[in-house]
Amino acid sequence: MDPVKQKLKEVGSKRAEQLKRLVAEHGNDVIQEVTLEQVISGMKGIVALLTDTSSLDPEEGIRFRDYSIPELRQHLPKLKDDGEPLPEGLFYLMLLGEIPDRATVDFISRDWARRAADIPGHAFDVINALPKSAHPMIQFNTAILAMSTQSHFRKAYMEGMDKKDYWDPMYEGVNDLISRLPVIAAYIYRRVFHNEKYIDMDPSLDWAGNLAHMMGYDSEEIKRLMRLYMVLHADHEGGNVSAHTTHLVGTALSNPYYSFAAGMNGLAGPLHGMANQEVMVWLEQLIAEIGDNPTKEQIREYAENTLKQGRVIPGYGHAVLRKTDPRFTEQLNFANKYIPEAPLIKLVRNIYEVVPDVLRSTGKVKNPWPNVDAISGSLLTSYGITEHPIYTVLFGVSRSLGVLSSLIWDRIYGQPLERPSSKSLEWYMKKVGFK
Ligand code: NMX
Ligand code: MLT
Repeated sequence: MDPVKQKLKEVGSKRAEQLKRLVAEHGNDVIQEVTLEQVISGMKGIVALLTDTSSLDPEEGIRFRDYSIPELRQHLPKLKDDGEPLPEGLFYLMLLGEIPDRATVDFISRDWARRAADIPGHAFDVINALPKSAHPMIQFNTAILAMSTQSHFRKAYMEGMDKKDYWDPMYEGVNDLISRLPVIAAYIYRRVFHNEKYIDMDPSLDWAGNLAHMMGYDSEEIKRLMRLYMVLHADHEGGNVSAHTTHLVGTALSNPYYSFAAGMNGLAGPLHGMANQEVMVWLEQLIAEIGDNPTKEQIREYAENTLKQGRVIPGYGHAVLRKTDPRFTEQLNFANKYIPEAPLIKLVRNIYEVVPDVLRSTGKVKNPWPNVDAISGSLLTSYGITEHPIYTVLFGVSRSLGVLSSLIWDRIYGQPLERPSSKSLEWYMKKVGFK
């Protein structure tokens, strides 16, 4: 058995037992009261999910298992001392709760390269059947669904697998799926933006390095950027739209391809992952209207006009965070270190000095600070990956690491069908005595 799976089996059976005992002994304990406003405002702050891979603090931001982003960059294995951590190591950490050694990370890289070689031809056929003008997320999600014909989970379920073994084919399917996403993403990128000049996978490369390579970027700088991007977008606890949707669909025992495709449909919304593309549209419009070196006063006016038109300023605000997103800060630090003079990065820095005040002055925005999307597109563009519609696909490739390791844990824990209750407006009015 592969060593990662072997370890997961040991850790998983202990934790599943722990969960069973917790519910048996404390199942009736009250953990939280819920207000009417919380229900109506998108269930914000309601604790209702079990997710181990990462946790989100409104002030501090994300921790993957127990590690903050700076700690990850310090401890996760890298190819070179001055490089970025390998996302394979983050996958292991999220799955097993500990930092892997370099040999384990290499094992995962090689295992994923092997699995990626076996993508069914019809996954490419369905992409080719779509017009090139179809948004890359349409092409990405369609291919993910098409690959579900190879689902181990579905096959084992049809053969009457015992419930306690669900995690096993889920583990296999998840690893297959994660391994293949860079190939699919790069295929779409080359199809749409590079005249169908496809580049083969290099099985000697790591997962993120290969993605850069298949997209047509072989410099160490871009591979380093891709590793950073893949680590930063990997997970954001369980309540965000893509994670929650993947989990929800998985509770119907849908296979990992169905579940992940559902999550990716959520990621394609402009308030979630598509915000990285929206930011670039917003910046391009600003540059077209004002020029590429706007003053802070001009940025303020442009941002205020966006609000006057009843639109959101993309890349700013968050449903949970109440401070600058550390994923924004990490990317800004990276840009300040390697490309401090890039015009778009200068613009991002100036916007950061102006937009929080503009949002604060509305009196309603709960978090006026930038999120991950406020800079990711500018960073990619500054490195020459200028085709904005691919950005959400890259977010999706990264997000697979977190939501799919959670999906394996959902099956280890034997999480049941998720089915909350809904009530009518009349019910809520009566409940609170509204006249
Ligand atoms: N620009 C303008 N208005 C905003 C913004 C913003 N960036 N952020 C929040 N608001 C508004 C929001 O639309 C709402 O208005 P109304 O009451 O008129 O409906 C009000 O402020 C209160 O919203 P919040 O409670 O602060 O935010 P909520 O939790 O509902 O939404 C976001 C969170 C992230 C959807 C919201 O901040 C937003 O739309 N931001 C811009 C889009 C974006 O950057 N999304 C990416 C998030 C990260 N990701 O990758 O997923
Ligand atoms: C994410 O990375 O999923 C976003 O920041 C959205 C969220 O956490 O709600």
